[in-house]
Amino acid sequence: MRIRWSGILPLVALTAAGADLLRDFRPSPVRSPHGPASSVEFETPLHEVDAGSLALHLPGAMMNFEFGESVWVIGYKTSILDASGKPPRENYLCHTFLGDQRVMQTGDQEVRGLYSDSFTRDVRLPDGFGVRVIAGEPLHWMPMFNNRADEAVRVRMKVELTVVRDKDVVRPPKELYATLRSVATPHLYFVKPGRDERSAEFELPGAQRIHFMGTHIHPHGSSVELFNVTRNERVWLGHSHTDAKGVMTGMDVYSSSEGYAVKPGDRFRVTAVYVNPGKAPIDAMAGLYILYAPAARNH
Ligand SMILES: [Cu+2]
Repeated sequence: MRIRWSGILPLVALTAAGADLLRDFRPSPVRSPHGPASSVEFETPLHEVDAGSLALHLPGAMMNFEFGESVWVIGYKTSILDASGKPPRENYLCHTFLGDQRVMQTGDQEVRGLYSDSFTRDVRLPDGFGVRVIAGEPLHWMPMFNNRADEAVRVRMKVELTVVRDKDVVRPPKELYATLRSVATPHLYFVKPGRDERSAEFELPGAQRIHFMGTHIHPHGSSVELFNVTRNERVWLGHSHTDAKGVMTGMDVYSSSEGYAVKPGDRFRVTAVYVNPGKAPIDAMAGLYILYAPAARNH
């Protein structure tokens, strides 16, 4: 077994499917120009999330693992399940990261990895691109939970990775790197009743073209924008989706094989808008998970 668990919580045994998860490739219905896709799943034990927890990362919920063979990751989907195995009605998922390192709350970090959050649960990279994972390379997986309810809850997460195994590659994808850019540090903040707009500026020194952007947002987030300050142009504006009752159900993503060209020295601004319809402050996080093709490097 190649999975190493870390942490202090007592962990129940992995399921049989989880124990050999990163070698348990199954054919995926996803069609990729890079070759036949496979799906690999893993699942956590049930974790107790205390009432009122926000952006909670339980040390015992983090996992370290590796693939037994080199792959290109092209999709990443997370679901959250209650003790009976059903998706809970409340929204307990804050966000998750999977990658070659732990994602920090500071800006300039370049990661080979993917993310998901409550409103972007299923990330699919545009054709032509993948996140590279080499056989035996350590991967870190971090789930974060929210529990806005008055009672503790027991939930588990299930992850489905869509990969193209090296042995199946017919045309190699181009490698993408990622960075997380938030409007606030630390990422968690609170929004008073009414409209709230915050932004932060940054550069993307390692990037040549942006090919995918997903947001990290909490309920009542209404938009996230990326603006190129140097060129005075909007790169992308993503809006939230709501159901007939006005409950937030998802967020736009930016996904483009052609991509957005980044010039050396370009400065960007990420701006998030929340509209708090209630009378009490609400929790908020807002940022962009940006996947880009890297600029040419000397090493
Ligand atoms: Cu969050």
